Amino acid sequence: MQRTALVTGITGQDGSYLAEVLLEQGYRVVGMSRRSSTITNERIAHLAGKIELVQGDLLDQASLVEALKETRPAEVYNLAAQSFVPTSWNQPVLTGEFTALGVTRILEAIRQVDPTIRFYQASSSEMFGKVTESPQHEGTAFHPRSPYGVAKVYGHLLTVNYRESYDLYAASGICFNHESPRRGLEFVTRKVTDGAVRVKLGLAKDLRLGNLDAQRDWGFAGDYVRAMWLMLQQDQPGDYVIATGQAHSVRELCEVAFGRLGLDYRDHVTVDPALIRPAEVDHLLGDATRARTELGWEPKVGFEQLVTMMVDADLARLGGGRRADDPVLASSMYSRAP
Ligand code: NAP
Ligand code: F7E
Repeated sequence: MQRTALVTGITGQDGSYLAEVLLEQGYRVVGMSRRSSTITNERIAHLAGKIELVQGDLLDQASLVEALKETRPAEVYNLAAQSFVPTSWNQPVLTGEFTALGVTRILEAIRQVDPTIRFYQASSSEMFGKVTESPQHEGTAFHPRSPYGVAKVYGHLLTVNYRESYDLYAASGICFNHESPRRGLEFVTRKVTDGAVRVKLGLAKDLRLGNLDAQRDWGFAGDYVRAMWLMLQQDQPGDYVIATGQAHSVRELCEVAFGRLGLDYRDHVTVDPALIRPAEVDHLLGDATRARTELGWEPKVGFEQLVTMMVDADLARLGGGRRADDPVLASSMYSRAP
């Protein structure tokens, strides 16, 4: 019988890639999205007719119960959250409502409607924050540095607690940063690839960034969603770090992205103190040994390949379908940057 998967946050970066993996696996895929006055389906437009959508909001318990009753999933992937760290300082209460209490609401809905549903929680490396050891693994202590990180610790521990209290199949992916051409423009990778392309095409003069020394373990979102699915196919539920095991600085990210376009980032990137965070996470590096050995999961896309893919996609979007290795780019028509 065809299995149904319900994905919250289907309109986000991960939701769109996960839907593709689930369709490949033969699932009926239902995405939960909240009502808004403007359409936010850009990332899943290519899946129209292949997936179904149901309305629901993590702030509204009744809508979650209704979505489960209506769609009867075997698996629920909880990807919805307020996921941008800086916003969590401006809207700490709302971040807690979505990102922390939203997990309680959906787990309670599962208990009420069908406790056999398998549940995936999108936990985050931001829970490690001010790290106590490196690399970080499933047993590393949490020391979150933002209201977002704190909210994710709550969601993570609640998932563990519901597994232990009610014997639910509840698993958690402690995912390190993962990126793609579908990443939101405010996150640093996409801000840099989009910004570098704008400079190259003469659409912007410079790019303002915050802390260039911060280091992250950046992977490709398409690889990470495979791990999410694998986590719900095991005999027993568990928690898994998903990471590449390689860290790079924001400065290196700029070097690769601008370099792809034949530019030197030092000529175009300026540091804006307003973009420095109240409390920074300086360095994250993940140890995904457990995922490798138990799930058989490996990342396929490395850092340079990822950044190159993102630059090329932004160039195709903003530059009329060109690639960075297109010789026309070197011509004066596309070289209006100072
Ligand atoms: P994203 O692109 O920001 O997508 C977030 C999704 O959540 C969007 O579909 C958004 O819908 C939805 N959402 C927000 N508030 C909601 C609410 N109240 N009710 C229902 N839906 C709501 O995030 P992502 O990068 O795909 O990440 C997916 C999940 O993984 C998030 O939980 C994030 O915190 C977590 N995570 C991400 C990373 C990463 O590097 N990407 C790493 C670790 C963990 P709208 O379109 O309506 O805004
Ligand atoms: O920042 C530095 C910034 O916003 C990365 C979310 O998906 O991954 C993401 O959270 C680093 C930070 O991601 C700018 O200070 C410098 O050190 O791309 P980011 P994040 O905060 O690591 C985790 C795992 C999640 O769970 C989150 O949901 O880059 N940085 N200059 C900057 N960051 C931004 N956004 N913008 C800058 O101008």
